[in-house]
Amino acid sequence: MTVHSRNLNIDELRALDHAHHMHPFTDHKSLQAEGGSRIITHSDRIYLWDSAGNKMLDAMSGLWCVNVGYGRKSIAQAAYDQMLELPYYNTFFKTAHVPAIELAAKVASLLPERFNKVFFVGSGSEANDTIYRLVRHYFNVKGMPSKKAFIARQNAYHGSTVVSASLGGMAGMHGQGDLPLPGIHHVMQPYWYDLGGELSPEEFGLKAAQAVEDKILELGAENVAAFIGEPIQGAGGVIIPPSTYWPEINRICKKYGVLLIADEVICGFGRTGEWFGLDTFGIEADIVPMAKGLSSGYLPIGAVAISDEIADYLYEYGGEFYHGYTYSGHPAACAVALENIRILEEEKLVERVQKLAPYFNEKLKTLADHPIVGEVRSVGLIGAVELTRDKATRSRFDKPGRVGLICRDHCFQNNLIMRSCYDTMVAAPPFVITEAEIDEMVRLARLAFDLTYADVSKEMA
Ligand code: PXG
Repeated sequence: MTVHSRNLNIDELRALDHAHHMHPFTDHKSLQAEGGSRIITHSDRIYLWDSAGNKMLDAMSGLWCVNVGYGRKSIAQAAYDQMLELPYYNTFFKTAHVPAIELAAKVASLLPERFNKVFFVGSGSEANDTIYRLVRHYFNVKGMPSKKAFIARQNAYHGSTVVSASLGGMAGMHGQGDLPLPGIHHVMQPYWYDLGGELSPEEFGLKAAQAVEDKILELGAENVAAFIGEPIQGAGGVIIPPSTYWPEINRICKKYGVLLIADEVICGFGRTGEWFGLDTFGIEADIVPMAKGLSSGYLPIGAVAISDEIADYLYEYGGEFYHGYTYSGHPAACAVALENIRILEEEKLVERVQKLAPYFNEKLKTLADHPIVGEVRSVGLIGAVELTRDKATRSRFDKPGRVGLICRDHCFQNNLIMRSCYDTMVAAPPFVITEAEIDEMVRLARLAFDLTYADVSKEMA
């Protein structure tokens, strides 16, 4: 088969893919048994095309990142122009360049006032590794060297490097290679649907926050450096914490002098209907890692914003921080991020997310009557549908993740890209999606749920 526009031989490409290309998070043996990769060839707005000519509605914005949608010529132009002018220079050794300076100032201007310093990295994982090193350095400089432990949450996702996978709470990732690192501790996640039992969501939010306080007391506050959490857990299954959770976390972190890190890699840059999840949930964070939506995925870039309290201290007493990446503040990536933010502002896309949010929620909620749907929830343009074998008890199908994958495959076969996080189906479409396209997304999702139900109805309670 050939893609005419580029004259590619797809069968040959698929064979080369298997022969040479090792994919992230992929079981290559089963991928090969299923016939190899689906090859994505081109894109426009919220749609992707594969090599067979299928047009797919991408309800995941790539990997939660293409917030301004595909096909933005002005972003490509910004990269092109920057590459001609200055394709690369570093920001080590007392040098800087225009796009990095402008982007740092821009990002600081979008965050709450206490954030004025921005450190650039290449990804969300690097952002979290940077934070781990920076926080440990900070407490050493402050003369509090015992303050080294990090508290994170089960089922969190903070990246794939050694530190960020350790901060994450994915059991499968920890199992490969003896993670987490010592000194990184995990507590209960604020996942009412799975863990709330008979408690109301508000009661359960307090219980989940209490788990953080208990861990601080167990370790001793003098040994705890920081707590890290995603405002909404993305890869864990779009877990929207009960309203009581974040205010209580704010209180606990302040009380014990524990730094609060809000991982905005998915929530940042408008996903929740505000610029940051911080704004949506009132999180009083000290440090903010971000990536994905910073450039809408057009080029890889991440950043860490540091509060004045920490940054001023380190600038005054910290000396040189021996940390940085060749591509920290890459000029083309910064130019792309600046253009991405310009688009978000000019087209008022964050306001658009806020305006679309009730419609998105209402339409997703129409799926709640489906026999295998246990709960539907969303904030802004990020939402989840829980698959269940028994609505009344919220119980799961056997073998976690199995039915989610069946459902995801039905979505794919019907040209809808949704992700399954175990048995939670999630959606986070580009902000340019229209109401009619939300209708279409939900129509295709219902079709996939019907087909999944046909496959598993015998297992229902
Ligand atoms: N923090 C959060 C909250 C994330 O969601 C990272 C950090 C790491 O970012 P990088 O840029 O290093 O990947 C992420 C990434 C999925 C999926 O399947 C989610 C992510 C990455 C890959 C797949 O849901 N999130």
